[in-house]
Amino acid sequence: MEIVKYEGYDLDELIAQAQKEYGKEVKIISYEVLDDNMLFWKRKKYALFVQVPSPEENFLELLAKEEKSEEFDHFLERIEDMIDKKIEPIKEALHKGTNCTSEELPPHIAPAVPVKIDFDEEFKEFTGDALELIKLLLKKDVDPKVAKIIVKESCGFDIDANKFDLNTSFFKEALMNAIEKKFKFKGPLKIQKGSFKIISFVGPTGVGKTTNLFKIASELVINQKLQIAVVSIDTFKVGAIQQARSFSNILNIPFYAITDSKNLKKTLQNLNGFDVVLIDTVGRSHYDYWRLGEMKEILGGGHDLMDISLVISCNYKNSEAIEIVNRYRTFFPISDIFFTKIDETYKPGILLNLPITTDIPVSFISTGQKVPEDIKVLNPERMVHYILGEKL
Ligand SMILES: Nc1nc2c(ncn2[C@@H]2O[C@H](COP(=O)(O)OP(=O)(O)O)[C@@H](O)[C@H]2O)c(=O)[nH]1
Ligand SMILES: [Mg+2]
Repeated sequence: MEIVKYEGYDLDELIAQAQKEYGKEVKIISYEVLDDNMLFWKRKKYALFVQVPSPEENFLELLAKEEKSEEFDHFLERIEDMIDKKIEPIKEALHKGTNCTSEELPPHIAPAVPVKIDFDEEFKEFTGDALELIKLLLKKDVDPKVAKIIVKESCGFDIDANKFDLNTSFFKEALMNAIEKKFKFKGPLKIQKGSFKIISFVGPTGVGKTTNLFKIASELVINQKLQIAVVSIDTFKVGAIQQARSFSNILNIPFYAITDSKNLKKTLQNLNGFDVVLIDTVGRSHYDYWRLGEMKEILGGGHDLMDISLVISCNYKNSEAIEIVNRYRTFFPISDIFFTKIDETYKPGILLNLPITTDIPVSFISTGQKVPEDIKVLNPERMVHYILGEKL
Protein backbone atom coordinates (compact mmCIF):
# COMPACT_ATOMS: atom_id res chain seq x y z
CA MET A 1 0.00 0.00 0.00
CA GLU A 2 1.48 3.39 -0.94
CA ILE A 3 0.34 7.02 -1.11
CA VAL A 4 0.78 9.00 -4.32
CA LYS A 5 0.46 12.78 -4.58
CA TYR A 6 -0.88 14.59 -7.67
CA GLU A 7 -0.65 18.39 -8.11
CA GLY A 8 -2.60 20.56 -10.52
CA TYR A 9 -5.20 23.30 -10.94
CA ASP A 10 -8.25 21.17 -11.66
CA LEU A 11 -9.26 18.71 -8.96
CA ASP A 12 -11.53 16.68 -11.27
CA GLU A 13 -8.68 16.27 -13.73
CA LEU A 14 -6.37 15.05 -10.94
CA ILE A 15 -8.92 12.46 -9.85
CA ALA A 16 -9.40 11.33 -13.46
CA GLN A 17 -5.63 11.01 -13.87
CA ALA A 18 -5.31 8.89 -10.70
CA GLN A 19 -8.16 6.65 -11.85
CA LYS A 20 -6.60 6.28 -15.27
CA GLU A 21 -3.32 5.16 -13.74
CA TYR A 22 -4.58 2.97 -10.90
CA GLY A 23 -8.11 2.02 -11.91
CA LYS A 24 -11.54 3.26 -10.91
CA GLU A 25 -11.23 1.73 -7.44
CA VAL A 26 -8.27 3.91 -6.45
CA LYS A 27 -8.85 5.29 -2.96
CA ILE A 28 -8.80 9.09 -2.62
CA ILE A 29 -7.50 9.96 0.81
CA SER A 30 -7.54 13.77 0.86
CA TYR A 31 -6.72 16.94 -1.03
CA GLU A 32 -5.11 20.26 -0.03
CA VAL A 33 -5.32 23.70 -1.53
CA LEU A 34 -1.86 25.08 -2.18
CA ASP A 35 -0.99 28.75 -2.53
CA ASP A 36 0.62 29.46 -5.82
CA ASN A 37 2.04 32.96 -5.46
CA MET A 38 4.17 32.63 -8.53
CA LEU A 39 1.16 33.28 -10.72
CA PHE A 40 -0.31 36.78 -10.66
CA TRP A 41 -3.90 35.68 -11.31
CA LYS A 42 -3.80 33.57 -8.15
CA ARG A 43 -5.44 30.37 -9.48
CA LYS A 44 -6.06 27.74 -6.84
CA LYS A 45 -3.62 24.88 -6.92
CA TYR A 46 -4.50 21.47 -5.45
CA ALA A 47 -2.58 18.52 -4.04
CA LEU A 48 -4.51 15.25 -4.29
CA PHE A 49 -3.45 12.23 -2.17
CA VAL A 50 -4.49 8.76 -3.29
CA GLN A 51 -3.83 5.34 -1.87
CA VAL A 52 -2.66 2.91 -4.57
CA PRO A 53 -2.62 -0.87 -4.40
CA SER A 54 0.66 -2.83 -4.31
CA PRO A 55 1.67 -4.70 -7.52
CA GLU A 56 0.12 -7.94 -6.20
CA GLU A 57 -3.18 -6.24 -5.47
CA ASN A 58 -3.01 -4.64 -8.85
CA PHE A 59 -2.49 -7.97 -10.57
CA LEU A 60 -5.91 -8.32 -12.14
CA GLU A 61 -5.87 -4.74 -13.37
CA LEU A 62 -2.45 -5.25 -14.89
CA LEU A 63 -3.50 -8.53 -16.41
CA ALA A 64 -6.36 -6.79 -18.14
CA LYS A 65 -4.01 -4.28 -19.73
CA GLU A 66 -2.92 -5.13 -23.25
CA GLU A 67 0.64 -3.94 -22.93
CA LYS A 68 2.90 -5.57 -20.36
CA SER A 69 4.28 -3.35 -17.69
CA GLU A 70 7.55 -3.81 -15.86
CA GLU A 71 5.63 -4.32 -12.66
CA PHE A 72 3.68 -7.12 -14.27
CA ASP A 73 6.86 -8.84 -15.51
CA HIS A 74 8.34 -8.54 -12.06
CA PHE A 75 5.23 -9.99 -10.52
CA LEU A 76 5.26 -12.92 -12.95
CA GLU A 77 8.91 -13.59 -12.14
CA ARG A 78 8.07 -13.82 -8.46
CA ILE A 79 5.24 -16.26 -9.16
CA GLU A 80 7.52 -18.37 -11.39
CA ASP A 81 10.13 -18.50 -8.62
CA MET A 82 7.53 -19.66 -6.15
CA ILE A 83 6.30 -22.38 -8.55
CA ASP A 84 9.88 -23.52 -9.28
CA LYS A 85 10.56 -23.91 -5.55
CA LYS A 86 7.40 -25.93 -5.08
CA ILE A 87 7.99 -28.38 -7.95
CA GLU A 88 11.75 -28.84 -7.56
CA PRO A 89 11.48 -31.93 -5.28
CA ILE A 90 8.99 -33.58 -7.64
CA LYS A 91 11.15 -32.92 -10.70
CA GLU A 92 14.11 -34.48 -8.88
CA ALA A 93 12.07 -37.51 -7.90
CA LEU A 94 10.87 -37.97 -11.49
CA HIS A 95 14.40 -37.69 -12.85
CA LYS A 96 15.59 -40.33 -10.42
CA GLY A 97 12.75 -42.52 -11.67
CA THR A 98 11.19 -42.68 -8.22
CA ASN A 99 7.51 -43.37 -8.15
CA CYS A 100 5.96 -40.35 -6.46
CA THR A 101 2.90 -41.00 -4.41
CA SER A 102 -0.23 -39.09 -5.28
CA GLU A 103 0.14 -37.02 -2.10
CA GLU A 104 3.48 -35.66 -3.28
CA LEU A 105 2.21 -34.50 -6.62
CA PRO A 106 1.06 -30.93 -7.14
CA PRO A 107 -1.85 -30.24 -9.48
CA HIS A 108 0.53 -29.26 -12.27
CA ILE A 109 4.11 -29.88 -13.15
CA ALA A 110 5.75 -27.27 -15.31
CA PRO A 111 6.71 -28.66 -18.70
CA ALA A 112 10.41 -29.28 -18.96
CA VAL A 113 12.22 -26.27 -20.38
CA PRO A 114 14.00 -27.28 -23.58
CA VAL A 115 17.69 -27.40 -22.81
CA LYS A 116 19.99 -25.85 -25.37
CA ILE A 117 22.99 -28.08 -25.77
CA ASP A 118 26.50 -27.30 -26.84
CA PHE A 119 26.78 -30.01 -29.51
CA ASP A 120 30.61 -30.12 -29.70
CA GLU A 121 30.94 -30.29 -25.92
CA GLU A 122 28.07 -32.74 -25.35
CA PHE A 123 29.30 -35.22 -27.97
CA LYS A 124 33.05 -34.61 -27.77
CA GLU A 125 33.76 -38.32 -27.18
CA PHE A 126 32.37 -39.18 -30.67
CA THR A 127 33.74 -38.72 -34.18
CA GLY A 128 32.98 -39.51 -37.86
CA ASP A 129 29.80 -41.46 -38.69
CA ALA A 130 28.87 -41.66 -35.02
CA LEU A 131 28.51 -37.86 -34.97
CA GLU A 132 26.51 -37.93 -38.21
CA LEU A 133 24.09 -40.49 -36.77
CA ILE A 134 23.73 -38.44 -33.59
CA LYS A 135 22.88 -35.35 -35.67
CA LEU A 136 20.23 -37.31 -37.55
CA LEU A 137 18.71 -38.65 -34.32
CA LEU A 138 18.55 -35.17 -32.79
CA LYS A 139 16.72 -33.92 -35.90
CA LYS A 140 14.10 -36.59 -35.21
CA ASP A 141 13.69 -35.28 -31.65
CA VAL A 142 15.63 -38.06 -30.01
CA ASP A 143 16.80 -36.82 -26.63
CA PRO A 144 20.59 -36.10 -26.62
CA LYS A 145 21.19 -38.50 -23.72
CA VAL A 146 19.20 -41.24 -25.44
CA ALA A 147 21.03 -40.58 -28.74
CA LYS A 148 24.33 -41.02 -26.89
CA ILE A 149 23.25 -44.33 -25.31
CA ILE A 150 21.99 -45.69 -28.64
CA VAL A 151 24.94 -44.64 -30.77
CA LYS A 152 27.55 -45.77 -28.24
CA GLU A 153 26.05 -49.23 -28.37
CA SER A 154 27.27 -49.58 -31.99
CA CYS A 155 30.62 -47.86 -31.60
CA GLY A 156 34.19 -48.97 -31.32
CA PHE A 157 37.05 -46.90 -29.97
CA ASP A 158 39.10 -45.22 -32.69
CA ILE A 159 42.61 -45.15 -31.24
CA ASP A 160 43.93 -42.57 -33.74
CA ALA A 161 41.15 -40.10 -33.06
CA ASN A 162 40.92 -41.12 -29.39
CA LYS A 163 37.14 -41.07 -29.81
CA PHE A 164 34.18 -43.38 -30.43
CA ASP A 165 33.07 -44.08 -34.00
CA LEU A 166 30.47 -46.41 -35.50
CA ASN A 167 31.70 -49.90 -36.23
CA THR A 168 29.52 -50.02 -39.35
CA SER A 169 28.99 -47.47 -42.07
CA PHE A 170 25.25 -48.22 -42.23
CA PHE A 171 23.04 -46.20 -39.92
CA LYS A 172 20.29 -48.80 -40.23
CA GLU A 173 22.58 -51.56 -39.01
CA ALA A 174 23.92 -49.41 -36.17
CA LEU A 175 20.42 -48.56 -34.98
CA MET A 176 19.16 -52.13 -35.32
CA ASN A 177 22.02 -53.39 -33.22
CA ALA A 178 21.43 -50.84 -30.46
CA ILE A 179 17.66 -51.27 -30.45
CA GLU A 180 17.90 -55.05 -30.31
CA LYS A 181 20.17 -54.78 -27.28
CA LYS A 182 18.45 -51.96 -25.41
CA PHE A 183 14.72 -52.38 -26.02
CA LYS A 184 12.13 -54.87 -24.89
CA PHE A 185 9.55 -55.86 -27.51
CA LYS A 186 6.39 -57.58 -26.44
CA GLY A 187 5.96 -59.17 -29.86
CA PRO A 188 2.76 -60.46 -31.45
CA LEU A 189 -0.16 -61.33 -29.19
CA LYS A 190 -0.09 -65.05 -28.59
CA ILE A 191 -3.05 -66.07 -26.51
CA GLN A 192 -3.91 -69.63 -25.71
CA LYS A 193 -7.50 -70.70 -26.23
CA GLY A 194 -9.29 -70.89 -22.89
CA SER A 195 -6.70 -68.76 -21.10
CA PHE A 196 -9.03 -65.92 -20.01
CA LYS A 197 -6.57 -63.12 -20.67
CA ILE A 198 -7.58 -59.54 -19.84
CA ILE A 199 -6.05 -56.58 -21.65
CA SER A 200 -6.85 -53.02 -20.51
CA PHE A 201 -6.07 -49.95 -22.54
CA VAL A 202 -5.32 -46.83 -20.52
CA GLY A 203 -4.03 -43.41 -21.51
CA PRO A 204 -5.03 -39.80 -22.06
CA THR A 205 -8.15 -38.83 -23.98
CA GLY A 206 -8.03 -38.98 -27.77
CA VAL A 207 -4.82 -40.99 -28.15
CA GLY A 208 -6.67 -43.80 -29.92
CA LYS A 209 -7.52 -46.34 -27.18
CA THR A 210 -10.96 -47.31 -28.46
CA THR A 211 -9.98 -47.39 -32.14
CA ASN A 212 -6.94 -49.54 -31.48
CA LEU A 213 -8.68 -51.86 -29.04
CA PHE A 214 -10.94 -52.84 -31.93
CA LYS A 215 -7.99 -53.34 -34.27
CA ILE A 216 -6.65 -55.83 -31.70
CA ALA A 217 -10.09 -57.36 -31.28
CA SER A 218 -10.33 -57.90 -35.05
CA GLU A 219 -6.97 -59.67 -35.12
CA LEU A 220 -7.95 -61.93 -32.22
CA VAL A 221 -11.43 -62.76 -33.56
CA ILE A 222 -10.75 -63.00 -37.29
CA ASN A 223 -7.19 -64.33 -37.48
CA GLN A 224 -6.76 -66.14 -34.19
CA LYS A 225 -10.39 -67.33 -33.95
CA LEU A 226 -10.54 -66.54 -30.24
CA GLN A 227 -13.62 -65.79 -28.19
CA ILE A 228 -13.52 -62.11 -27.28
CA ALA A 229 -15.63 -59.80 -25.14
CA VAL A 230 -15.23 -56.05 -24.81
CA VAL A 231 -15.92 -54.19 -21.58
CA SER A 232 -16.01 -50.41 -21.61
CA ILE A 233 -15.60 -48.22 -18.57
CA ASP A 234 -15.47 -45.16 -20.80
CA THR A 235 -18.78 -43.61 -19.94
CA PHE A 236 -17.74 -39.98 -19.83
CA LYS A 237 -16.84 -39.18 -23.42
CA VAL A 238 -19.82 -38.24 -25.54
CA GLY A 239 -20.61 -41.04 -27.98
CA ALA A 240 -17.88 -43.32 -26.59
CA ILE A 241 -20.21 -46.16 -25.69
CA GLN A 242 -22.03 -45.96 -29.04
CA GLN A 243 -18.73 -46.02 -30.92
CA ALA A 244 -17.58 -49.11 -29.02
CA ARG A 245 -20.96 -50.81 -29.33
CA SER A 246 -21.07 -50.43 -33.09
CA PHE A 247 -17.53 -51.78 -33.50
CA SER A 248 -18.53 -54.76 -31.33
CA ASN A 249 -21.63 -55.35 -33.45
CA ILE A 250 -19.54 -55.39 -36.62
CA LEU A 251 -17.24 -58.01 -35.10
CA ASN A 252 -20.18 -59.80 -33.53
CA ILE A 253 -18.66 -59.84 -30.06
CA PRO A 254 -20.40 -59.12 -26.74
CA PHE A 255 -20.01 -55.62 -25.38
CA TYR A 256 -20.57 -54.47 -21.78
CA ALA A 257 -20.58 -50.90 -20.51
CA ILE A 258 -20.02 -50.64 -16.77
CA THR A 259 -19.41 -47.87 -14.28
CA ASP A 260 -18.15 -49.21 -10.97
CA SER A 261 -15.73 -51.71 -9.53
CA LYS A 262 -18.35 -54.12 -8.19
CA ASN A 263 -19.89 -54.38 -11.65
CA LEU A 264 -16.50 -54.90 -13.29
CA LYS A 265 -15.65 -57.76 -10.95
CA LYS A 266 -19.06 -59.32 -11.50
CA THR A 267 -18.87 -58.83 -15.27
CA LEU A 268 -15.40 -60.39 -15.44
CA GLN A 269 -16.56 -63.38 -13.40
CA ASN A 270 -19.43 -63.88 -15.83
CA LEU A 271 -17.02 -63.72 -18.77
CA ASN A 272 -14.83 -66.50 -17.40
CA GLY A 273 -15.42 -68.75 -20.41
CA PHE A 274 -13.98 -66.21 -22.89
CA ASP A 275 -10.41 -66.40 -24.18
CA VAL A 276 -9.78 -62.66 -24.03
CA VAL A 277 -11.55 -59.70 -22.44
CA LEU A 278 -10.49 -56.30 -23.75
CA ILE A 279 -11.18 -53.37 -21.43
CA ASP A 280 -11.59 -49.89 -22.87
CA THR A 281 -11.14 -47.13 -20.32
CA VAL A 282 -12.03 -43.50 -20.08
CA GLY A 283 -9.26 -41.16 -21.19
CA ARG A 284 -8.12 -39.33 -18.13
CA SER A 285 -5.88 -36.34 -18.06
CA HIS A 286 -2.78 -37.51 -16.24
CA TYR A 287 -3.09 -34.46 -14.02
CA ASP A 288 -6.37 -35.77 -12.79
CA TYR A 289 -5.09 -37.87 -9.87
CA TRP A 290 -8.35 -38.42 -8.12
CA ARG A 291 -10.01 -39.82 -11.18
CA LEU A 292 -7.00 -42.02 -11.92
CA GLY A 293 -7.33 -43.35 -8.40
CA GLU A 294 -10.96 -44.09 -9.05
CA MET A 295 -10.06 -45.90 -12.28
CA LYS A 296 -7.43 -47.94 -10.46
CA GLU A 297 -10.12 -49.06 -8.06
CA ILE A 298 -12.28 -50.18 -10.97
CA LEU A 299 -9.46 -51.97 -12.79
CA GLY A 300 -7.99 -53.40 -9.63
CA GLY A 301 -4.24 -53.53 -9.08
CA GLY A 302 -3.67 -55.68 -12.15
CA HIS A 303 -2.74 -59.35 -11.88
CA ASP A 304 -0.95 -62.02 -13.87
CA LEU A 305 -3.79 -62.46 -16.28
CA MET A 306 -4.25 -58.74 -16.82
CA ASP A 307 -2.06 -56.66 -19.10
CA ILE A 308 -2.35 -52.91 -18.83
CA SER A 309 -1.35 -51.27 -22.08
CA LEU A 310 -0.54 -47.55 -21.92
CA VAL A 311 -1.53 -45.89 -25.18
CA ILE A 312 0.60 -42.88 -26.15
CA SER A 313 0.40 -40.77 -29.28
CA CYS A 314 3.68 -40.28 -31.16
CA ASN A 315 2.89 -36.62 -31.58
CA TYR A 316 3.28 -35.90 -27.87
CA LYS A 317 6.31 -33.88 -26.87
CA ASN A 318 8.97 -36.01 -25.19
CA SER A 319 8.80 -34.33 -21.80
CA GLU A 320 5.03 -34.58 -21.87
CA ALA A 321 5.09 -38.29 -22.77
CA ILE A 322 7.60 -39.15 -20.03
CA GLU A 323 5.49 -37.30 -17.54
CA ILE A 324 2.38 -39.21 -18.67
CA VAL A 325 4.15 -42.56 -18.27
CA ASN A 326 5.47 -41.63 -14.82
CA ARG A 327 2.06 -40.47 -13.75
CA TYR A 328 0.22 -43.56 -15.01
CA ARG A 329 2.75 -45.99 -13.58
CA THR A 330 2.16 -44.61 -10.10
CA PHE A 331 -1.38 -45.91 -10.48
CA PHE A 332 -1.09 -49.01 -12.65
CA PRO A 333 1.52 -51.68 -13.32
CA ILE A 334 2.02 -50.81 -17.00
CA SER A 335 2.85 -53.88 -19.08
CA ASP A 336 3.66 -52.13 -22.34
CA ILE A 337 3.59 -48.90 -24.30
CA PHE A 338 1.29 -48.90 -27.32
CA PHE A 339 2.23 -46.10 -29.72
CA THR A 340 -0.35 -44.41 -31.96
CA LYS A 341 -0.48 -41.76 -34.68
CA ILE A 342 2.96 -42.39 -36.13
CA ASP A 343 1.43 -41.09 -39.38
CA GLU A 344 0.98 -37.67 -37.77
CA THR A 345 4.60 -36.90 -36.97
CA TYR A 346 7.84 -36.63 -38.88
CA LYS A 347 9.88 -36.39 -35.68
CA PRO A 348 9.23 -39.73 -33.98
CA GLY A 349 12.09 -39.50 -31.42
CA ILE A 350 9.55 -40.51 -28.76
CA LEU A 351 9.81 -44.09 -30.08
CA LEU A 352 13.36 -44.26 -28.74
CA ASN A 353 13.10 -41.85 -25.83
CA LEU A 354 10.20 -43.43 -24.00
CA PRO A 355 11.37 -47.08 -23.91
CA ILE A 356 14.93 -46.08 -22.96
CA THR A 357 13.85 -43.62 -20.29
CA THR A 358 11.12 -45.75 -18.75
CA ASP A 359 12.40 -49.29 -19.42
CA ILE A 360 8.88 -50.44 -20.32
CA PRO A 361 8.42 -52.92 -23.20
CA VAL A 362 6.81 -51.68 -26.42
CA SER A 363 3.99 -53.54 -28.12
CA PHE A 364 2.13 -52.06 -31.11
CA ILE A 365 2.18 -49.03 -33.34
CA SER A 366 -0.92 -47.56 -34.90
CA THR A 367 -0.31 -46.11 -38.34
CA GLY A 368 -3.65 -44.49 -39.16
CA GLN A 369 -7.38 -44.34 -38.48
CA LYS A 370 -8.54 -47.37 -40.42
CA VAL A 371 -9.86 -50.32 -38.44
CA PRO A 372 -8.58 -53.04 -38.54
CA GLU A 373 -5.64 -52.62 -40.92
CA ASP A 374 -3.71 -49.60 -39.56
CA ILE A 375 -1.74 -51.38 -36.86
CA LYS A 376 1.62 -53.14 -36.70
CA VAL A 377 3.45 -55.17 -34.11
CA LEU A 378 6.54 -53.18 -33.13
CA ASN A 379 9.87 -54.88 -33.72
CA PRO A 380 13.45 -53.55 -34.05
CA GLU A 381 13.27 -53.31 -37.83
CA ARG A 382 10.07 -51.28 -37.83
CA MET A 383 11.43 -49.04 -35.09
CA VAL A 384 14.46 -48.28 -37.26
CA HIS A 385 12.30 -47.65 -40.33
CA TYR A 386 10.11 -45.16 -38.50
CA ILE A 387 13.11 -43.37 -37.02
CA LEU A 388 14.87 -43.12 -40.36
CA GLY A 389 11.63 -41.96 -41.95
CA GLU A 390 11.39 -44.78 -44.46
CA LYS A 391 8.04 -46.05 -45.61
CA LEU A 392 7.20 -49.65 -44.75
N1 LIG B 1 -4.05 -40.30 -37.71
C1 LIG B 1 -4.34 -41.21 -36.81
N2 LIG B 1 -5.48 -41.12 -36.09
C2 LIG B 1 -5.74 -42.06 -35.17
C3 LIG B 1 -4.84 -43.12 -34.91
N3 LIG B 1 -5.37 -43.89 -33.92
C4 LIG B 1 -6.56 -43.33 -33.60
N4 LIG B 1 -6.78 -42.21 -34.34
C5 LIG B 1 -7.92 -41.30 -34.30
O1 LIG B 1 -7.86 -40.55 -33.11
C6 LIG B 1 -9.18 -40.18 -32.71
C7 LIG B 1 -9.42 -40.56 -31.25
O2 LIG B 1 -9.43 -41.96 -31.17
P1 LIG B 1 -10.18 -42.77 -30.00
O3 LIG B 1 -9.93 -44.22 -30.25
O4 LIG B 1 -11.60 -42.34 -29.84
O5 LIG B 1 -9.32 -42.24 -28.76
P2 LIG B 1 -9.56 -42.53 -27.19
O6 LIG B 1 -10.19 -41.30 -26.61
O7 LIG B 1 -8.17 -42.73 -26.65
O8 LIG B 1 -10.41 -43.75 -27.08
C8 LIG B 1 -10.14 -40.89 -33.67
O9 LIG B 1 -10.52 -39.97 -34.65
C9 LIG B 1 -9.26 -41.99 -34.26
O10 LIG B 1 -9.69 -42.36 -35.56
C10 LIG B 1 -3.63 -43.19 -35.68
O11 LIG B 1 -2.77 -44.07 -35.54
N5 LIG B 1 -3.42 -42.20 -36.60
MG1 LIG C 1 -12.25 -44.06 -26.15
